[in-house]
Amino acid sequence: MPKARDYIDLEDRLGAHNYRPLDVVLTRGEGVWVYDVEGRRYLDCLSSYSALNQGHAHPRILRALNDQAARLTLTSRAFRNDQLGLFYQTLTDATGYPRVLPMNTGAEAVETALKLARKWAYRVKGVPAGQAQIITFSGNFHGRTISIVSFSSEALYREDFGPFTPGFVTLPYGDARSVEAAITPNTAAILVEPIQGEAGVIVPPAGFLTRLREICNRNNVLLMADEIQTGLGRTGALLACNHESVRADVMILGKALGGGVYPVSAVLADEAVMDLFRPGEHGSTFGGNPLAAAVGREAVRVILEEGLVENAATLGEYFIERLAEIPSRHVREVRGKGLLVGVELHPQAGGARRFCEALMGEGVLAKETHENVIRFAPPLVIDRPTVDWALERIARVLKGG
Ligand code: IF1
Repeated sequence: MPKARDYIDLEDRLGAHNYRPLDVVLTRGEGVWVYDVEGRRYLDCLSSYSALNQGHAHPRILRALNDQAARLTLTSRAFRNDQLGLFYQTLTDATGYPRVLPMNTGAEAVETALKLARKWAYRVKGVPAGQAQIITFSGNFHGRTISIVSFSSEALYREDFGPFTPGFVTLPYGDARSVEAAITPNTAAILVEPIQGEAGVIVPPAGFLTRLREICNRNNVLLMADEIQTGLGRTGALLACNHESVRADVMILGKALGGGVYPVSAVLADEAVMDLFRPGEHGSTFGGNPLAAAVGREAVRVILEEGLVENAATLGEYFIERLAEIPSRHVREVRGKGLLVGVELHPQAGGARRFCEALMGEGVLAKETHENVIRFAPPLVIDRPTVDWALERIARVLKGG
């Protein structure tokens, strides 16, 4: 029977080295727990970057996956199928957005939103062809395509990938005043993460989204929220925009929309925006396939029917409070919302990576983001005793080292 090291060596020998994973070789997952090839159990505190809000191997989602897989997986959008409309209905009922465009990965959904915003600018706002500007924010993460990294502020994501796509203005995150000043008659949209995940779980000043909404209203600009990571209950509301009762014109979902078993993403909008797309102007081979639709529908229903939003709110508040109480000379700040939590360490702590490795030794899997932040984002099905189990081990690591 191969050992962990055999799997690691095989991956490293044959695979591209575009990641630096922790050397844990997982073989099974169930709920909040994952198991490595040597039988050790870990609490998954990353949830594949919030793609596993419903937990690993959720029985209802597996049943939807397996039943549909045995019936019909792909039709392409050249034909219709009996799952897509039902998926649309569940998603529109849950979110209040009347139109859905289904894609697969988050980046594809973001690219879809960018195209939609540009088309709206030319066809509705009257921006001269090719002149549309989209405002984004430093520290953003919206995916890895060349157009998306064109407006990344992270050299690691951009270096050697030029030439870049023009038409983006990048401003300081959280600074509504700079947005006001940057608006021009050619501004089509603002693209914002309600909380920046990759940047280190950066929560903007209270009222930031409200200010952006007001600026968009006054200047006839689309507000586009990338909730691929913050959406579907992660922050203790179904959509993170709901914390400020802000309704974006374009809502971008992904990750947990696939229930942890299949790539499903979607762009939601009102008719006036979404109906700008005409047949043949946009699409994807797998977008809206019956398997994705069946899984996506059950993924949303599980979140709504199993109280995962409320659980994330309650246990997230508890988790953050208790983390902040841990006496550790290494911790600079604990921040987050719901079960999207970041623990920022002082630079003198020697980097978050070594703490993640120590946490792994304690049976807690978390991942560093940038140099000094440990991100904790367990599945939203976690219960209080398991949060306490995690806190005990996190405290041991943060107090030591
Ligand atoms: C990787 C980061 C997180 C996202 C938001 C769009 C996308 C993502 C807010 C694109 C994806 C993933 C990508 C994954 C690691 C992870 C990540 F570290 F890269 F930045 F979560 F913070 N919008 N985030 O968070 O969705 O195309 O990946 O389906 O690329 O390493 P995708």
